[in-house]
Amino acid sequence: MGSIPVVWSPQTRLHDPRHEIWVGVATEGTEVAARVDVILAELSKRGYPIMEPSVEADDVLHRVHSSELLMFLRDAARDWAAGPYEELVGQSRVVPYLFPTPAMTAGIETKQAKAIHAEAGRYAYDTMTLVGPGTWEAARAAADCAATAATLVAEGASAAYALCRPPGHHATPAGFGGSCYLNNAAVAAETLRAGGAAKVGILDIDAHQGNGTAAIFYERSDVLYASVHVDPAAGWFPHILGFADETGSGAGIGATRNLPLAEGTGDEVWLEAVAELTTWLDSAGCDALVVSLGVDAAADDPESPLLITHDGYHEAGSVVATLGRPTIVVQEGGYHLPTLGTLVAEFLTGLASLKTRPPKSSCAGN
Ligand code: SP5
Ligand code: ZN
Repeated sequence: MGSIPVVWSPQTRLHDPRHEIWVGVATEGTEVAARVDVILAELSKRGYPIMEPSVEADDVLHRVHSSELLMFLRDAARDWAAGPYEELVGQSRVVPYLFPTPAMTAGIETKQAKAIHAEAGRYAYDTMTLVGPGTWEAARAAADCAATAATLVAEGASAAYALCRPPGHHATPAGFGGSCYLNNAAVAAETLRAGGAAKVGILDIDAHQGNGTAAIFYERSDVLYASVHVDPAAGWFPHILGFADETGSGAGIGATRNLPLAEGTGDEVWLEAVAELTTWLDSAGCDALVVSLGVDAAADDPESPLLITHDGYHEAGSVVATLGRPTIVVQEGGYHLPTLGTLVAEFLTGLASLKTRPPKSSCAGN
């Protein structure tokens, strides 16, 4: 195939969380706008065709997320700015203060909180993922990038890359966290389903398990979720999810797979896991694929203890190409700015050998 089209939006730069609140301390943000700039610079240098989104994700976002979450994210920055937070304590970003977990509510029905610092905890599930002016616009633009890339593929392209930022795979049906607000991979998968793919496979190779994507499709058999990631049992995000025994429920029993890896895992074992999940998605009959491409499993990334090399990412792209299915690559994590661009480019170069073969369902002949 020719060069894989890249979809990005300058609007994704509008999100500037400034800080992450980690163990009560404001630490410097890791999910910064410069991530998009370095990836874009590397891909333009290599001559990839680059375009802005032409498809709006509004409708599909309502299939992925609750309308309460969408409305909260849309209005939160404005509502926060109308409150006293900036003046009182100098906080310009939405930070949750109270979390309505069963530990507090004990099964008693709760009311909406008047104060947004209390209400925010109904949607935010961590303190790391701040909302500010521009967050909604950027997250919406990222979702549009995913919808556009999926539409290119639904209309016949073998592959497309959505340079999404902020990332999405930790965003759940009704909540946000892990630097994610709207689930771009889920938007891509739903767009493929609407475009005629009967069964879609999501392969998540970000260093962290995509608990949001897993949750969105946990009870469905038409979208399979497969993830390889650093073992949450070793103390890594998302901590309480992403274990091997989470395999789906209801109609989705057996349609989710999690392969947790030990800290310090390198290319060989990681690539075996990527190959195993790819084979599984193939044998399950997926006619199209979404790859949640986090490059934070790289050895030099500050956010994970996995030790994947540039060659490893290249090889992972080749493994996905062997599936021969139309593929949308969605950007997730990856935080080491000096190598972010080349890691993404290596995966896409590996994927470039992709030759699509007809879906199994059309083999019967008509
Ligand atoms: C999309 C994605 O890769 N999200 C990553 C979510 C995990 N972030 C966990 C960050 C843990 C705190 N890191 C140390 C903070 C010191 N600055
Ligand atoms: Zn990650």
